[in-house]
Amino acid sequence: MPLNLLIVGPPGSGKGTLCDNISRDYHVVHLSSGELLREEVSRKTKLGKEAFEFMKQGKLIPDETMVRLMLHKANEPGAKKFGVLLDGFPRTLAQAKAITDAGFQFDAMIVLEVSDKSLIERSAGRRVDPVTGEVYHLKFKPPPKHIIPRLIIRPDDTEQKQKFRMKIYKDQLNPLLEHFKEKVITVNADQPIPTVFSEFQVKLKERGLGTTVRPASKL
Ligand code: G5P
Ligand code: MG
Repeated sequence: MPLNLLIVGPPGSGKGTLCDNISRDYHVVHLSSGELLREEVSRKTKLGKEAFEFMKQGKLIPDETMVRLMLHKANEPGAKKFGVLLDGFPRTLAQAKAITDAGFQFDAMIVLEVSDKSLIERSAGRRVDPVTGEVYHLKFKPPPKHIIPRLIIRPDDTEQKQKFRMKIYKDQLNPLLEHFKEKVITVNADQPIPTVFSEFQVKLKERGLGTTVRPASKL
């Protein structure tokens, strides 16, 4: 059976970074709600134009739009076959209920825990490479020197917007945890990147999950 995981965490907690490591080693499809929206924005689609109005303020996109987008992607053949990491979705109780109602099956909900102080520092130092999509941090994951001039700062990475996004996350979290309480695995993400990945692997194994990793060559 393919591995299907939900990855939940405050803004800048390292969801995307952890998912890059998981998809590399477990060969599952990574679907980041934020990345999918940013693609729509850059393609200037109708959805992208609507979403941008919310995203630039750090507000959540309406539940119905997110559910339609994410369930559509999660039902594509590749995601069905190899398993999927839903990064940043669900993030409201309504989205969680929609997953349940749609009969979407998953193995665990990974919840990343990080202090507020670290979240501010991570958001402030985050830089994105527009060429490769790679996410760096000036201190925690330094970019190669020659690409520094082309790196961009996400528009929602100002301290004010980051604090606003952190508040929204806190407001939504408890109902989400309650709804999926049997599936929750918490990971201390206030550590160096490789340590977070190791803790994730240990905890997944403790649940008897992710033990049948396919070699990439067999994909
Ligand atoms: P996003 O794009 O999902 P957020 O706010 O949930 O945005 P974000 O900001 O993408 O999450 P992340 O993916 O959790 O953060 O973190 P990351 O980018 O991997 O890492 C952050 C920084 O810390 C990086 O510089 C990285 O190098 C460093 N780092 C990572 N891991 C570690 C670690 O373990 N240790 C250390 N020391 N450093 C680390 O959503 C954007 C917007 O889209 C809309 C909303 O408007 C949202 O604001 N949206 C939705 N709206 C409604 N419903 C949904 N489900 C929505 N999903 C998205
Ligand atoms: Mg992300």
